[in-house]
Amino acid sequence: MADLLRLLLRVAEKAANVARVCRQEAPLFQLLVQEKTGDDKNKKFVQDFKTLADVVIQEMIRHDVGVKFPEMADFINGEESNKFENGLGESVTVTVCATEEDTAALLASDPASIKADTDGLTVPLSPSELGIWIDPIDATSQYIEGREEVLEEGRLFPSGLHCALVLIGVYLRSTGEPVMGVINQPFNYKDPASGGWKGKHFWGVSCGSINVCSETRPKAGPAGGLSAVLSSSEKPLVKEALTSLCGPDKLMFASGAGYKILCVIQGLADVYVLSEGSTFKWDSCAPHALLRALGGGVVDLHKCLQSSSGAEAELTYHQPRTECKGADRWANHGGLVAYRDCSQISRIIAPLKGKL
Ligand code: 2IP
Ligand code: CA
Ligand code: CA
Repeated sequence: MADLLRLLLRVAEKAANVARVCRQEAPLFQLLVQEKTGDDKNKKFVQDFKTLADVVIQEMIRHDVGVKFPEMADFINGEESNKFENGLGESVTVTVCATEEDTAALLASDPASIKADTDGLTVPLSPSELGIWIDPIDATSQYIEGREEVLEEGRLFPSGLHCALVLIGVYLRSTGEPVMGVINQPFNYKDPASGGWKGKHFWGVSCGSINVCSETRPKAGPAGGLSAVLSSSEKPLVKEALTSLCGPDKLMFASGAGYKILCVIQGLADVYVLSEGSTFKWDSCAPHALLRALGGGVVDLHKCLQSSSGAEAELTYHQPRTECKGADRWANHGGLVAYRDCSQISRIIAPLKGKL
């Protein structure tokens, strides 16, 4: 299934092109934003938005992967519904069609194959065993706000366009384990000469004894110090407990669930802790696969707080919470801890025990 990985890298790049193009015309872009309501809305936010880019990207990925791997077509899901209503109250249902005439030229275009060192990689999985979670754009609020940052290697930047990510995760239908992930960061670098944005991609495969990742495992820092990244809206109690553990300099805040897990992947933080059920399967599946490929993972925080061992607490991706409705069916209900080194989980959990 290395073919699937190469295809996902290409469709993620195509998605990044759509995300960049949709942002180019500011006045037009404002019109292409819809507020989410009812069961679709993330309860965490007073207002939750989606853009036409989200809807188009998700449908495009579903189409392109479904054509190459028909066995997967019914198991490709994502955050958005394909109905979109614009700022003027006009609505369209977006489906990406089979013929080029039916779709915009952009959607039909195929980016050249992505430079990624996947040669010689074999992945012993078949499409009929797999399902896909898509978050067409994670950190939509940052995507809509559009603030530009000049990134520096080795530093975490809390907010801005670079937090917006395309996330495509692949899991095993039988066990729910994440086995492959592709992350595309459409706004990684703005070329000062052309004013155009360049993206960056990250990928990982973790399946049995095969663990391969585009990122290398960062070298261990000085023993003792632990750094954590949180949502700025995290509970004060968690902020306080982790400030005592990490120290104020090593407690950081950033936007975007996907971006925070990417910070752990890149070694910009040791862990990402979230105490609430405000992320979903489509947020964590792709970056979770990269963390597993590096020897880490993502566990359910509340399960860890209950069982001392933390065993059986890894997040899985195949089962909805049937008692819930809408997006909540697929929430990572118990919060989470994303980590590279499992020996750090118990240290993070200790100061939170009995407090949540
Ligand atoms: C959001 C997005 C938010 C995150 C929230 C996710 O996904 O990643 O940034 O909140 O949990 O569900 P926070 O940044 O406070 O961690 P989306 O942007 O796709 O709705
Ligand atoms: Ca998301
Ligand atoms: Ca999203």
